[in-house]
Amino acid sequence: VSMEAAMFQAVRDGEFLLHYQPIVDARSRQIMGFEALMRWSRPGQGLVSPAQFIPMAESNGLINLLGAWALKAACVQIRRFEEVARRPLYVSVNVSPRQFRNDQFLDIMDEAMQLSGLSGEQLLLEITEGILMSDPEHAEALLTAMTSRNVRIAIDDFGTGYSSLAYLKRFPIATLKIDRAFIKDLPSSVKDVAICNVVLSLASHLNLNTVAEGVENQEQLDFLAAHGCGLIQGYHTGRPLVPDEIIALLKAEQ
Ligand code: G
Ligand code: G
Ligand code: MN
Ligand code: NA
Repeated sequence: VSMEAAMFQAVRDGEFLLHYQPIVDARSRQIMGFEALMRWSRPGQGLVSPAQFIPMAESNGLINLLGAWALKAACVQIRRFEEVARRPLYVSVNVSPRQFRNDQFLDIMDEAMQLSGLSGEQLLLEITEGILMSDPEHAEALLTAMTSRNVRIAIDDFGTGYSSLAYLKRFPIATLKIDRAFIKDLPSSVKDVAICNVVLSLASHLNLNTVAEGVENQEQLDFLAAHGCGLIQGYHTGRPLVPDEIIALLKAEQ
């Protein structure tokens, strides 16, 4: 069977799952939330990376079904994590262009929050820059509806898209996620130091939260904390893990 046919069967057979990667405070290192990351556990083939199946799901439309499942599952899972941690946590969920354009997206989001009891502030939706500029009127209406529910929006892979800074003025954005391409060679790369400083300064002046992605060592973490980056995500502070592993982590905190 083709990969596409296998994907449709996989949805039916429940082969998709979510891993959760800790997002920690840059100074205290406390876990503040998690990014939900989809995985396909394909029998006999192990885990298939989303880099392989998300583009296919985006082109055949299956992303709407998969994305709705992921959003609901992530909201429900975070409530379980909170019971263990005994403090509020947030979840960051990726939303693809096709999901963002889907008329039913708001209803799905509302359903996820009702089903889980998660409050709006605890949900962060990650979108890429291009989504906003391809249909700004639609984006504005949708983001306004999300903001009225206190749901926040993050720009994923910030700095790698083709769009301008104009959308930061126009739309209610809460968080910039600095792409790991700019983090990788910190602090030795003069260019990356300059880019990160400018993004962190921009975010600070616009009152936006910042998450550095792909932080893999202490030197990167030290640089980012010293330069005002609020949150850290990367292998150095926590790999994407299955829910049982996250629960063990949170229990060890107590
Ligand atoms: O976990 P990994 O780095 O392999 O993920 C690769 C990419 O797949 C991520 O950059 C992310 O944008 C995308 N991705 C992961 N999970 C989801 C998901 O649940 N929905 C969507 N739309 N994209 C996802
Ligand atoms: O596109 P998005 O930013 O959502 O992708 C996040 C992806 O980055 C996840 O698939 C995750 O597996 C990957 N990732 C998370 N932390 C690190 C890291 O420290 N280094 C690298 N190379 N990849 C990471
Ligand atoms: Mn992301
Ligand atoms: Na990213």
